[in-house]
Amino acid sequence: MTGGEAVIRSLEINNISTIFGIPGSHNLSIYNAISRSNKIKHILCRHEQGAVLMADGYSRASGKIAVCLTTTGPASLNTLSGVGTSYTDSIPILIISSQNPTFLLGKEKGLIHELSEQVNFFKNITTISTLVDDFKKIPEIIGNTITEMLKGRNRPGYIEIPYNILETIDELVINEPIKYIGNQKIHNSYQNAINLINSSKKPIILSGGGVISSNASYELLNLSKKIDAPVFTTVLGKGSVSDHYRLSAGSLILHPEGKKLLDDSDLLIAVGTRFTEEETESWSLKLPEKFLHIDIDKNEIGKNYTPTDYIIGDAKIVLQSINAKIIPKTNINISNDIKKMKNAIRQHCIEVAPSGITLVDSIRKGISDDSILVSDLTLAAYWCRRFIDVYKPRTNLYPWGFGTLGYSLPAAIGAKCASPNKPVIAIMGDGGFMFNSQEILTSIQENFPIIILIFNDNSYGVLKFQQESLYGNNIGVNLNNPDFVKMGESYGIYSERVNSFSTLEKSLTNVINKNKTCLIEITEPVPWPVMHPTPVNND
Ligand SMILES: Cc1ncc(C[n+]2csc(CCOP(=O)(O)OP(=O)(O)O)c2C)c(N)n1
Ligand SMILES: [Mg+2]
Repeated sequence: MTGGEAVIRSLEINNISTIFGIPGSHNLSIYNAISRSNKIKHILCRHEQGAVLMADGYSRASGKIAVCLTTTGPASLNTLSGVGTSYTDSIPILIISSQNPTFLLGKEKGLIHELSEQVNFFKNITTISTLVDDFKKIPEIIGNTITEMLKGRNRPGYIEIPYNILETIDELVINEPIKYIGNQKIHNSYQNAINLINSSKKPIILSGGGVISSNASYELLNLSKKIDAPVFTTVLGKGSVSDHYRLSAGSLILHPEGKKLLDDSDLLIAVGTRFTEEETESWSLKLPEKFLHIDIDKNEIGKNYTPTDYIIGDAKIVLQSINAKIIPKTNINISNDIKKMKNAIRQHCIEVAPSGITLVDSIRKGISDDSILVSDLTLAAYWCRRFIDVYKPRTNLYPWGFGTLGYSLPAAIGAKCASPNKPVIAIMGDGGFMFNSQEILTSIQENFPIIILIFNDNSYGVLKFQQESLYGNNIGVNLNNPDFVKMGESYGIYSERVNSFSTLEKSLTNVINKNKTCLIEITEPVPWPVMHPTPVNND
């Protein structure tokens, strides 16, 4: 077999079914092998950043690994901001890139796409990055990379294969999938943690992205029910409990009313979250007297807040174990307290920025419970990330840690590829749309219909606001835009303009029913969100 066939066969036996990529002269051997695979589907993208963000969206929506395939040099480096996005939010994607021939590496002879030490660019944003140095090692390196990506905290992996190795033809037997046995172990004793929960009177839960990665929603819900504890979610944890659940407190922990609920509790149980800058208002959020931290990554314990106790392990396994041991407790008033908190927050928003609430309500009512919302860095998404109700895990995708502008359109295509039966709605601004608008063609050509919502304020609005509030003027933020409706029509997709949030609901339901890629431009200005992004001139 060829090196390219070895790659595809190794991916097949490890149950990889989807590759997002773009061909180049160095990786054609892999493409040739894909053309003969009946297990692997290739999605042709229009830019490598689009390809890698599609892999990210696919993985967030499905929990499965997707591959991004690129050629040497510029193509490989085009993926970097996407890989950083997956790394920061703990998403397992695999990047496979070609490289110049082994015997010419590092010589700077003037080869096309020449890039010495290409693999090093990926080392800080993957859990494992490997330059393949031998044809025979291809299956082992692919298997090991996948094992490392799934071991503990999920993270991306990178494999780089020189052209001469991909073109090699030799005997190779590939029949062993990876020996991945899952994250079964709890790494420390947890009796003290049980005592902590049992002795608390008013515990409260903070559920993060780790609960979703670990598919631990059921166990988290059981914990909450057993001890009558409200559940706040982080932005990455949104959907880990349904917002229909009576004890769901939403992603509202940073609102003064949310903080009151937190202040009123005597124990915070945080699961699969690491207390980032934006989840804690630059670590000024005050935690209750006692704090139990449950996380799979031991390096996150004590990094930002010192816990009273901790458990290191996969959320599902840890929650199953502690649920079996804790003593049930009841707090009959708590569901009322949560209702009061939610009403007070809603009232506050209606007073300071009513149209923000109309916007969130319109989107929520216009889509079904199982629809997947994919957000970009735009004011409308800032409203949704705190206020919109989410009912199922893996239906709210947000590039939270890295804040990668241009994320939502390609990630939505990846999500649709993973979940073809769910409506997928991408929320973006005019600025973010123009970062990756070319991927509309991927959506049409590969038949992954998505709904594109463009909030058009003809500017990098969030930065314009920040500049004006910090310096009293603005520079470099006003955008000359095309006519987005005509642009959509030129791609051959249904496109319309909506001038008011109140009619967005109807338009959304209408376009979702078409089951085709559609574009809606919204021109009503989005107000500055309540619980706004923090990092403006903070020390
Ligand atoms: C890759 C990348 N480049 C730049 C930024 C900085 N940035 C954050 S939000 C933003 C403006 C987004 O504008 P738009 O998409 O129109 O949304 P709006 O703020 O107007 O709602 C920019 C430039 C970023 N987050 N990521
Ligand atoms: Mg804008």
